[in-house]
Amino acid sequence: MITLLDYGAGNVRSVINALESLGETVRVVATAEDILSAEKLVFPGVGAFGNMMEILNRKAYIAPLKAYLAAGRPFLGICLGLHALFENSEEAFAAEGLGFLKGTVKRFDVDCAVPHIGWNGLAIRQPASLFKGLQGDEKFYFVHSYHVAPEDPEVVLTTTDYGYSFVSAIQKGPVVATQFHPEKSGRSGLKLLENFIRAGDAAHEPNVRQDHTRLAKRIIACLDVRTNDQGDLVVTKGDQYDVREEGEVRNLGKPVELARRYYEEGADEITFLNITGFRDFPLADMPMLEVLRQTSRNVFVPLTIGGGIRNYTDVNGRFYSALEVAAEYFRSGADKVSIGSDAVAIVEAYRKTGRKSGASAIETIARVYGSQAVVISIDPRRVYVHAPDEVPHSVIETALPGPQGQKYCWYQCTVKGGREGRDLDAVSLARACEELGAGEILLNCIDRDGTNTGFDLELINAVKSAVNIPVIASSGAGCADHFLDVFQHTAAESALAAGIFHRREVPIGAVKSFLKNKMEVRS
Ligand code: 1PR
Repeated sequence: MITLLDYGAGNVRSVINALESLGETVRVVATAEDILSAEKLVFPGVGAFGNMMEILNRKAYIAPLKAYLAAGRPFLGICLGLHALFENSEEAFAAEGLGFLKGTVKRFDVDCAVPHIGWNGLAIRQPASLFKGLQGDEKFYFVHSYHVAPEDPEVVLTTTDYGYSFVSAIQKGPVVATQFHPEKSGRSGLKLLENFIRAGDAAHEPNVRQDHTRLAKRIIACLDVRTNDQGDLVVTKGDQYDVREEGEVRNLGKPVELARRYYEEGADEITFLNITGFRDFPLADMPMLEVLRQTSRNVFVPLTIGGGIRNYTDVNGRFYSALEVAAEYFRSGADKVSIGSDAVAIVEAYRKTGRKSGASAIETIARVYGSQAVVISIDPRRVYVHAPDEVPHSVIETALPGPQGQKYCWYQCTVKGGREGRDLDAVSLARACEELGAGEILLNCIDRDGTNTGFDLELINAVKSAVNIPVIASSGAGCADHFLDVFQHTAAESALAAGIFHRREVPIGAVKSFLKNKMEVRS
């Protein structure tokens, strides 16, 4: 039996699912005594260091955790569960860590985007039972803005490169902890978890020993989900956001089945967008929660959910905060939530007052779950102008002139699934959302959506150069070459597609094979 410490933030469901898929029974810690009596303790964590330590204190878990660790009993920390082992963190100077290891937790100080999100490798520094059956060149899923800096080099199990080399796993006796998420790292991650549970004490040295590692470009499959006219929840797909064909909502399959297929085919991440979320009561829309629950049971890569992440009041007058809505999605298996229409409203208010309210969906969710859990989904549309000073927006010179030969354009933000244009451009929106604490931008493009004509590289460059958080290029992929294009001509960290995957025109595996040897991808 595995005992799991859930302090209430982040996606603990995925860890439970991964352990259960390995045939383990999982007991979730309910009292301090459960920690002391654990045979093997797993401490996963996503979120913020200060919030985590405060909750551990409030629940009186600090003393039993320290006692458990001091007794040299089997422990696996994941992400924040690794950070907690150290003395303190730059993420929250006032909060004291468990101090099991000497050293601190530092924020990435690099020229590349922070958070470090995606699949990266491990440079193995010493043999360990955790590596049994691994080749050594596998990639694992990371999502973090802070990394540990141990004082004792002896505890360093692996390092990973992102701008510089940082410690990505530690071991001291039976206490191991990883910066990456094994529960989100596909088959390699499951193998590592299995090793923690069963491998015994013999140390293993993988065949491949790499000194440096590289972050892979991510290929993301997106499932636009809605209820069709017959009342079934289906994956649909629009042409420039119009999902109806001859009056009927296009039906391209069932969400849980398609997500499973994309996982098997090698998707690095899966995104579900509840495309009518702006008009539903999100928590009344239980099918989406059920989709997540079922998907996360056997899909072990990151899951993002978007649509309807906002404050709302239900028919009975009960108010739900966006944080509560997001919490329900995280509990059901989501790793990140994506905010669309509400992000536009938040930024409009922010620009009007010039002040952060602290109460917006972006700020509240980032505070509890960490920036990396907050994705902003932008639905922009091109608006052509003859001259840059014609509008008070971020205007670019375009190589694709408008219908009247206009040489300039700006990208207008829309809300409600593209139905309503706002007086705000995508570049300003992205920049403001980063200031408010968002961790990633999902950059759609209404003009390109469903057209198979390739990504709008000008849009992606304009937004990417304005922010320091990762950008997901979306809309328009029609062939494997388009992915190469977007990665060669923009700095986007990942690319998302829907139609070509749903219609089996280009499988995910074919995109990966095409990109292999041209750039870093996860095989
Ligand atoms: O506004 O927070 O409730 O979120 C609603 C979410 O639903 C937003 O993220 C918005 O992008 C999405 N959405 C709303 N209406 C539509 C629609 O299509 N009618 N889908 C929609 C957005 C765009 C991508 C698509 C790519 C790739 N779909 O998700 O998957 O364009 O497609 P392609 O590869 O086939 O070109 P809120």
